[in-house]
Amino acid sequence: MPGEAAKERTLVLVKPDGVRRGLMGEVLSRYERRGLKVVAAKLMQIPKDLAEKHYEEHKAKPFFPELVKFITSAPVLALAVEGRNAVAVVRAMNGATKPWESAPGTIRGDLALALTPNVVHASDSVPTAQRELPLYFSEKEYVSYHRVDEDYF
Ligand code: FUP
Repeated sequence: MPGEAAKERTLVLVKPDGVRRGLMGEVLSRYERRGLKVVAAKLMQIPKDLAEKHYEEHKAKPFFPELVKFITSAPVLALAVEGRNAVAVVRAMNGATKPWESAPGTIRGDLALALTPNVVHASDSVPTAQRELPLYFSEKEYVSYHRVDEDYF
């Protein structure tokens, strides 16, 4: 449609706390209901080397070891989510990184209160998504289909 933003893909992780609390469905359902399309999904335990690669921008930070320990502590649900403005839309739906600052109605604002176990991760920009998605999905793992709500025009 004219005037619509370009389609983007972003990486979402339902983090170990989200999986262990039984929140995978709750989180996935919010993206689905919003109109975002899940184009790849994987339930997996992140190995240490992948965690370190994923969070390499935080390598020098004091919380880095704790972050790696946490993200590798139990399985995550990795999702590739597609839609117009998907990167910003998913970040807005997730809420502020610090859950005590997250607005009610967001995933963290409704479901989290701690900083490290904050339920979800999502890429913070299109270049970040382009770096992060291949860490979790190969090209052949993406599926192609039309959501019914893509067919209105
Ligand atoms: P986000 O992009 O929302 O994932 O946030 P950041 O990249 O700023 O931080 C990455 C992760 O580190 C967040 F999920 C929270 C965690 N974190 C800590 O555990 N301790 C800190 O002091 C800061 C961030």
